[in-house]
Amino acid sequence: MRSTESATLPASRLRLRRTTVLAGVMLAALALAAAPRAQAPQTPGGSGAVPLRPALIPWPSSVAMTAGERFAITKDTAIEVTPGQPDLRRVAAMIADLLRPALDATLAIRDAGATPAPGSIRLDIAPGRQATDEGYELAVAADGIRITAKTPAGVFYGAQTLRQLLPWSVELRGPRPFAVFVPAARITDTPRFGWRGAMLDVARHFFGPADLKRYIDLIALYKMNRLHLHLTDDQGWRIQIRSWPKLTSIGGRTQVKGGPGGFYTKKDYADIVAYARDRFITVVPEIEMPSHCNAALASYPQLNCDGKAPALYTGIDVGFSNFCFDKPLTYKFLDDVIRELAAMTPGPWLHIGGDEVKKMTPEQYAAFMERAQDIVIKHGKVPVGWDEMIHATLRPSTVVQYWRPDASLAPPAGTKLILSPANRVYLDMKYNASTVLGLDWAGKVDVEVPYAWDPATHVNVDESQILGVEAPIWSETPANIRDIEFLLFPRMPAVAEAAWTAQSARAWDDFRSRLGAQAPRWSALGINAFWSPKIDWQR
Ligand code: TNX
Repeated sequence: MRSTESATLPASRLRLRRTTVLAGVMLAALALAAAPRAQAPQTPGGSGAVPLRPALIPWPSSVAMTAGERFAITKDTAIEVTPGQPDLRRVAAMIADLLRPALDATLAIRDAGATPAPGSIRLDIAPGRQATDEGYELAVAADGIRITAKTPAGVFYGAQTLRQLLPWSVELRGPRPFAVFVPAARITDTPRFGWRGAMLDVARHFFGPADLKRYIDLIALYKMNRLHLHLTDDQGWRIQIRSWPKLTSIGGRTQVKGGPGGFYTKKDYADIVAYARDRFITVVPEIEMPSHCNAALASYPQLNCDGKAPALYTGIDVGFSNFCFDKPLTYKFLDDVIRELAAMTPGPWLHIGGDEVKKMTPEQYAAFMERAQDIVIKHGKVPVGWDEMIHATLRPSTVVQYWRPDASLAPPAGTKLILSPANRVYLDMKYNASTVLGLDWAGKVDVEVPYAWDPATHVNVDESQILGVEAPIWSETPANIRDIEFLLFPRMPAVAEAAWTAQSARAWDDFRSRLGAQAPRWSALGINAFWSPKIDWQR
């Protein structure tokens, strides 16, 4: 089946009621063969077209569309929320913000009564209804929209699904009033994995708070829920630490190719953490050690074994720097840094790197990483480390992030894992030979590569050990947020679906047609996407 085939239901058909239940890809494929496909571009006025197979990413657990029925959102539609839930009010305000340009009005938000008022968008917390914290139900009918979940996070994910059911033109900014029609649907959904992460390396190139907020907005569209910040590396130290101020005043001064660099003050960081939290994303900060630390060594001569500070570094080699592992001051330094970072990080995890160490024996490395884990635990956090760390004795809570394509060495039983295989989900790899941005040491990674794999098969462990999937962007080559967008789109939505959707409900041909339908949305959002030749883009 060609994914460009599309059809609009004629208006006369709208009077017919036909319910197409699409639960999973196999059923969906049958339905696609039997029914006219309706990924019709929707006109700002709302042509009345009803998408029978909505272009939802990640694909939900169960989708039933009711042809011929739709809800019209107008200026008078109210958003009702379960009383006493400030997080729900915030989700309601985001929905109102999204719809403001389309309606040229701000929808009223009010506490819900016992029964939904007809014609409203209702956001409900119903503790018993959903088995999982992040699951939700979304019902759209002629008389209203209802999102029900156990937690505000679930309602937020329901709202992201609702957003994708709206005509793409709602994404255009600037008032342009039109009626917003939403096709009738009944969707129930829950994620496969609880860890759906994106990592940004802010050390090689620095990305300021406004860029990070844009990044957060973009990953939230696809229900990602972890933002891993690689805050330190050879080229830069990007987080203010009061007890060691030169880390940023010297170590934050430059970046790859010698640009001005930069760093986050504690206030910037708190603001980013709060912005992420409002979108149900937990920040996971990383302090790299024992290698990848030239910026720290350049800031403080006393951290070096010979007491001499190296120059700041603006190249892209790895493995040449190392903390002086037999100096007591090194551990006092790490204790101070982790104490301060833990105090400003509400999430439970703190990443301590541990990769690409070339200047220690295996015994020295293991002893160092054991001490580092203990410092993190002492300050109340769960240590996370790159996969080399399985060569140290892992503390019971420690999480291992697999990044090397060769994952033949499994961690001890019970250890929790995050999967970031470079040859699958490193979004700093080039797409193909024609794309200039990116590295290619792990191969070319066009959009089918992060999609077409089963995360459960990457490492030989029980699936219950796998927390989920995370896509890193290392910033040796991307230098600004436009570059980051180019690396994220279209691959990040593919990673998001690999992390969210059950394996049995995923198929590349089906995904690529839903992905192709995202194009007008991304254009309306001003996203600098790579229009991969692997996809038939609806533009
Ligand atoms: C490997 S992944 C690294 C990074 C580089 C990246 C470039 C990992 C744990 N280490 O230092 O930036 O490759 O793709």
